[in-house]
Amino acid sequence: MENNYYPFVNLPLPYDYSALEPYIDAKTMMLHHDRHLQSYINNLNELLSENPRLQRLSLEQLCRLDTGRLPYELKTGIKNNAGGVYNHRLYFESLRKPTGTGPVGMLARAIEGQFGDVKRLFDELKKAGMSVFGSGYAWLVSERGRLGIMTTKNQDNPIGIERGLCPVLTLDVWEHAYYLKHYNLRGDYIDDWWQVIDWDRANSNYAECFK
Ligand code: MN3
Repeated sequence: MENNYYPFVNLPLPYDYSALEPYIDAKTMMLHHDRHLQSYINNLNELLSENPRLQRLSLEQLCRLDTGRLPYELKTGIKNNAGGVYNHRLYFESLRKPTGTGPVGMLARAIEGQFGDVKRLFDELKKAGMSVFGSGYAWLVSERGRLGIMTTKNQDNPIGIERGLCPVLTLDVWEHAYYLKHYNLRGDYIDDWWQVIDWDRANSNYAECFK
Protein backbone atom coordinates (compact mmCIF):
# COMPACT_ATOMS: atom_id res chain seq x y z
CA MET A 1 0.00 0.00 0.00
CA GLU A 2 1.27 3.47 -0.92
CA ASN A 3 1.73 6.04 1.84
CA ASN A 4 1.81 3.42 4.54
CA TYR A 5 3.47 5.62 7.17
CA TYR A 6 2.94 8.95 8.94
CA PRO A 7 2.16 11.53 7.75
CA PHE A 8 -0.80 9.99 6.00
CA VAL A 9 -2.28 11.67 2.93
CA ASN A 10 -5.57 11.08 1.20
CA LEU A 11 -4.57 9.26 -1.98
CA PRO A 12 -6.81 10.21 -4.91
CA LEU A 13 -9.40 7.68 -6.00
CA PRO A 14 -8.07 5.51 -8.86
CA TYR A 15 -11.18 6.50 -10.89
CA ASP A 16 -13.53 9.47 -11.34
CA TYR A 17 -16.10 10.22 -8.66
CA SER A 18 -18.77 9.37 -11.21
CA ALA A 19 -17.12 6.11 -12.36
CA LEU A 20 -19.41 3.90 -10.29
CA GLU A 21 -22.64 5.46 -11.60
CA PRO A 22 -25.41 4.48 -11.73
CA TYR A 23 -24.72 2.13 -8.82
CA ILE A 24 -22.91 4.47 -6.45
CA ASP A 25 -23.40 8.16 -7.19
CA ALA A 26 -20.67 10.77 -7.62
CA LYS A 27 -21.80 12.92 -4.70
CA THR A 28 -21.66 10.00 -2.29
CA MET A 29 -18.19 9.10 -3.55
CA MET A 30 -16.99 12.68 -3.22
CA LEU A 31 -18.26 13.10 0.33
CA HIS A 32 -17.17 9.62 1.35
CA HIS A 33 -13.62 10.00 0.04
CA ASP A 34 -12.95 13.73 0.40
CA ARG A 35 -14.67 14.28 3.74
CA HIS A 36 -15.15 11.07 5.67
CA LEU A 37 -11.84 9.43 4.78
CA GLN A 38 -10.11 12.81 4.99
CA SER A 39 -11.32 13.19 8.59
CA TYR A 40 -9.87 9.84 9.60
CA ILE A 41 -6.57 10.83 7.99
CA ASN A 42 -6.52 14.22 9.72
CA ASN A 43 -7.42 12.70 13.09
CA LEU A 44 -4.80 9.98 12.78
CA ASN A 45 -2.07 12.47 11.85
CA GLU A 46 -3.10 14.69 14.73
CA LEU A 47 -2.95 11.82 17.23
CA LEU A 48 0.45 10.73 15.96
CA SER A 49 1.91 14.24 15.75
CA GLU A 50 2.65 14.28 19.47
CA ASN A 51 3.80 10.66 19.59
CA PRO A 52 6.98 10.33 17.48
CA ARG A 53 7.49 6.74 18.64
CA LEU A 54 4.19 5.74 17.01
CA GLN A 55 5.04 7.56 13.78
CA ARG A 56 7.42 4.73 12.89
CA LEU A 57 4.58 2.20 12.73
CA SER A 58 2.91 1.26 9.45
CA LEU A 59 -0.83 1.66 8.99
CA GLU A 60 -1.27 -2.09 9.49
CA GLN A 61 0.82 -2.01 12.67
CA LEU A 62 -1.30 0.86 13.97
CA CYS A 63 -4.43 -1.21 13.29
CA ARG A 64 -2.89 -4.09 15.24
CA LEU A 65 -1.57 -1.87 17.99
CA ASP A 66 -1.78 -3.75 21.23
CA THR A 67 0.27 -1.95 23.79
CA GLY A 68 -1.17 -1.68 27.26
CA ARG A 69 1.07 1.27 28.03
CA LEU A 70 -0.77 3.78 25.86
CA PRO A 71 -3.37 5.99 27.53
CA TYR A 72 -6.88 4.70 26.84
CA GLU A 73 -7.93 7.80 24.82
CA LEU A 74 -4.93 7.52 22.56
CA LYS A 75 -5.37 3.78 22.03
CA THR A 76 -9.05 4.19 21.16
CA GLY A 77 -8.37 7.17 18.91
CA ILE A 78 -5.64 5.37 17.00
CA LYS A 79 -7.68 2.19 16.66
CA ASN A 80 -10.72 4.06 15.30
CA ASN A 81 -8.82 6.36 12.96
CA ALA A 82 -6.18 3.91 11.69
CA GLY A 83 -9.07 1.54 11.05
CA GLY A 84 -10.96 4.34 9.30
CA VAL A 85 -8.02 4.91 6.94
CA TYR A 86 -7.22 1.23 6.32
CA ASN A 87 -10.85 0.18 5.80
CA HIS A 88 -11.72 3.03 3.45
CA ARG A 89 -8.61 2.60 1.35
CA LEU A 90 -9.40 -1.07 0.87
CA TYR A 91 -13.04 -0.29 0.12
CA PHE A 92 -12.30 2.39 -2.51
CA GLU A 93 -9.37 0.53 -4.09
CA SER A 94 -11.47 -2.60 -4.56
CA LEU A 95 -14.13 -0.86 -6.65
CA ARG A 96 -14.16 0.19 -10.31
CA LYS A 97 -16.54 1.16 -13.07
CA PRO A 98 -19.13 -1.55 -13.71
CA THR A 99 -17.85 -4.15 -16.17
CA GLY A 100 -20.28 -7.01 -15.68
CA THR A 101 -17.47 -9.44 -14.90
CA GLY A 102 -17.16 -11.79 -11.95
CA PRO A 103 -14.37 -13.28 -9.84
CA VAL A 104 -11.15 -14.24 -11.64
CA GLY A 105 -8.06 -16.35 -11.07
CA MET A 106 -7.29 -18.19 -7.87
CA LEU A 107 -10.01 -16.28 -6.02
CA ALA A 108 -12.61 -17.52 -8.51
CA ARG A 109 -11.45 -21.09 -7.94
CA ALA A 110 -11.52 -20.68 -4.16
CA ILE A 111 -15.04 -19.20 -4.28
CA GLU A 112 -16.24 -22.06 -6.46
CA GLY A 113 -14.61 -24.64 -4.20
CA GLN A 114 -15.97 -23.20 -0.99
CA PHE A 115 -19.26 -21.54 -1.87
CA GLY A 116 -20.25 -23.57 -4.93
CA ASP A 117 -20.97 -20.45 -6.94
CA VAL A 118 -20.59 -16.71 -6.77
CA LYS A 119 -24.30 -16.14 -6.09
CA ARG A 120 -23.99 -18.02 -2.83
CA LEU A 121 -20.99 -15.91 -1.82
CA PHE A 122 -23.01 -12.78 -2.57
CA ASP A 123 -26.01 -14.02 -0.57
CA GLU A 124 -23.80 -14.66 2.45
CA LEU A 125 -22.00 -11.34 2.16
CA LYS A 126 -25.32 -9.54 1.84
CA LYS A 127 -26.71 -11.36 4.86
CA ALA A 128 -23.62 -10.37 6.83
CA GLY A 129 -23.90 -6.73 5.68
CA MET A 130 -27.58 -6.62 6.63
CA SER A 131 -26.82 -8.09 10.06
CA VAL A 132 -24.53 -5.23 11.13
CA PHE A 133 -26.49 -3.25 13.71
CA GLY A 134 -25.47 0.39 13.47
CA SER A 135 -22.22 1.19 11.69
CA GLY A 136 -19.65 -1.30 10.51
CA TYR A 137 -18.44 -3.54 7.74
CA ALA A 138 -18.89 -6.97 6.21
CA TRP A 139 -15.71 -8.66 4.99
CA LEU A 140 -14.53 -11.44 2.76
CA VAL A 141 -11.35 -12.64 4.45
CA SER A 142 -8.77 -15.32 3.93
CA GLU A 143 -7.35 -17.38 6.76
CA ARG A 144 -4.45 -19.43 5.42
CA GLY A 145 -6.15 -19.47 2.01
CA ARG A 146 -9.54 -20.48 3.36
CA LEU A 147 -12.24 -17.89 2.63
CA GLY A 148 -14.58 -16.66 5.31
CA ILE A 149 -17.17 -13.95 5.90
CA MET A 150 -17.25 -11.77 8.98
CA THR A 151 -18.53 -8.44 10.24
CA THR A 152 -16.92 -5.73 12.34
CA LYS A 153 -18.37 -2.80 14.23
CA ASN A 154 -17.47 0.86 13.79
CA GLN A 155 -13.96 1.06 12.23
CA ASP A 156 -12.71 -2.26 13.59
CA ASN A 157 -11.14 -4.58 11.03
CA PRO A 158 -10.06 -8.21 10.73
CA ILE A 159 -6.33 -7.45 10.97
CA GLY A 160 -6.86 -5.73 14.31
CA ILE A 161 -8.90 -8.64 15.61
CA GLU A 162 -6.75 -11.62 14.72
CA ARG A 163 -3.32 -11.89 13.19
CA GLY A 164 -4.19 -14.69 10.74
CA LEU A 165 -7.09 -12.87 9.08
CA CYS A 166 -6.37 -11.26 5.72
CA PRO A 167 -8.99 -9.01 4.05
CA VAL A 168 -9.97 -9.72 0.43
CA LEU A 169 -13.00 -7.41 0.12
CA THR A 170 -14.74 -5.00 2.44
CA LEU A 171 -18.31 -3.74 2.33
CA ASP A 172 -18.80 -0.43 4.14
CA VAL A 173 -22.33 -0.39 5.57
CA TRP A 174 -22.05 2.92 7.43
CA GLU A 175 -25.01 5.04 6.34
CA HIS A 176 -22.65 7.63 4.86
CA ALA A 177 -21.72 5.03 2.20
CA TYR A 178 -25.23 4.96 0.74
CA TYR A 179 -27.75 7.26 2.39
CA LEU A 180 -27.84 10.01 -0.28
CA LYS A 181 -28.86 7.60 -3.03
CA HIS A 182 -30.32 4.57 -1.32
CA TYR A 183 -31.79 6.30 1.76
CA ASN A 184 -32.39 3.61 4.37
CA LEU A 185 -32.33 0.73 1.88
CA ARG A 186 -29.06 -0.93 2.79
CA GLY A 187 -29.97 -4.06 0.85
CA ASP A 188 -30.34 -2.11 -2.40
CA TYR A 189 -26.96 -0.50 -1.79
CA ILE A 190 -25.37 -3.90 -1.24
CA ASP A 191 -26.87 -5.14 -4.54
CA ASP A 192 -25.36 -2.09 -6.25
CA TRP A 193 -21.98 -2.43 -4.51
CA TRP A 194 -21.74 -5.94 -5.94
CA GLN A 195 -21.91 -4.45 -9.47
CA VAL A 196 -18.81 -2.30 -9.03
CA ILE A 197 -16.34 -4.68 -7.40
CA ASP A 198 -12.91 -4.75 -9.01
CA TRP A 199 -12.45 -8.51 -9.22
CA ASP A 200 -8.88 -8.21 -10.51
CA ARG A 201 -8.06 -6.24 -7.41
CA ALA A 202 -9.93 -8.70 -5.18
CA ASN A 203 -7.90 -11.51 -6.74
CA SER A 204 -4.63 -9.69 -6.07
CA ASN A 205 -5.76 -8.92 -2.51
CA TYR A 206 -6.32 -12.66 -2.08
CA ALA A 207 -2.91 -13.47 -3.60
CA GLU A 208 -1.28 -11.04 -1.11
CA CYS A 209 -2.72 -13.16 1.70
CA PHE A 210 -0.37 -16.01 0.74
CA LYS A 211 2.78 -13.89 1.09
MN1 MN3 B 1 -17.26 4.81 5.09
